[in-house]
Amino acid sequence: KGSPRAHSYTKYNTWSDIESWMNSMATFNSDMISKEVIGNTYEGRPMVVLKIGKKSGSTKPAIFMDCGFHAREWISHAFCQWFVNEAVTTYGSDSQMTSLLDKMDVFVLPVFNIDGYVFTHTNNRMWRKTRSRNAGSSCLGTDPNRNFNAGWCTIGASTNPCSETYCGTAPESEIESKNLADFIRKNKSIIKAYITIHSYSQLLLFPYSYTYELAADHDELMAVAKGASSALRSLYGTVYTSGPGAPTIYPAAGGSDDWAYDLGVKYSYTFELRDEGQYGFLLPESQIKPTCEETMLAVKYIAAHVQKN
Ligand code: ING
Ligand code: ZN
Repeated sequence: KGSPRAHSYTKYNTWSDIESWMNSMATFNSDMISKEVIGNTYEGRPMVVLKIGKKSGSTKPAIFMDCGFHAREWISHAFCQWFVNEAVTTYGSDSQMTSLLDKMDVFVLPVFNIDGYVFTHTNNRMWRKTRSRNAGSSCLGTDPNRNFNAGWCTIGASTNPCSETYCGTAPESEIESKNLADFIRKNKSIIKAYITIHSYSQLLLFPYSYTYELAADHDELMAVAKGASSALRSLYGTVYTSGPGAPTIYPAAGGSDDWAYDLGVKYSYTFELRDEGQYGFLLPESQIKPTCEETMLAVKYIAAHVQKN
């Protein structure tokens, strides 16, 4: 009954194309992928999570990964699509992927901030935040990565709705943050790792960003980050720096990785993909393939560690 929809993994796709692609992927890989809507965005678009894994009689531990927190970071959205395709096309041939998806499920949220992503296609390519109205201000949007309940709005965030790092009126004031946090809380007992994909700067960050204090699991998180970064570098020589958010990039409260970690998800990582600033958010489409290929090695390294722990 029909055939899978053609989809380009080496282009920056629109939300409409990504939405159709998710439906097609779930339909034509029903043995491996199931689809769940975790809620709607401010403007009413469905936040879709794809659950990828070999179906099993018992509950499997899981990894959660999201892309597209920030609207303009288009390489992030491209990576989630690449990951889902790699998972279904290399399961059964790649031993690491096969073992991962036999033993664990991977929840992928390909676009978190859908309203913002649509806006970067229609109005302003450099938009970052959500698109919600702010009372008493003509400026729109909240920074979703300042909107989680982790030292909320204490450092590296703004109370000004016109700021790019506006923290919102309260933790999870954004419906997108609340939908994601609710899903992770609901699946807290099975989610062993949280991975969130941003760009740019070539960094592999882990808690904390809201404080300079070291995480209880700092040494292990650092060792895994360094292993993942060298796996990434082995392909094209792309150099990543690993470390806690605050000293490595800048202090910033309310991030999703810090929130997930404090909830009990030990392996909590933020990727800042290519490049180092030459193109920045406007990374050429010619770099989608190499960026996704090298990033796969890092994500699979982390997943392999999570799987054996
Ligand atoms: N960088 C992240 C940001 O939200 C970050 C850095 C990571 C902050 C983790 C807080 C927690 O500013 C980008 N490029 O968005
Ligand atoms: Zn970002």
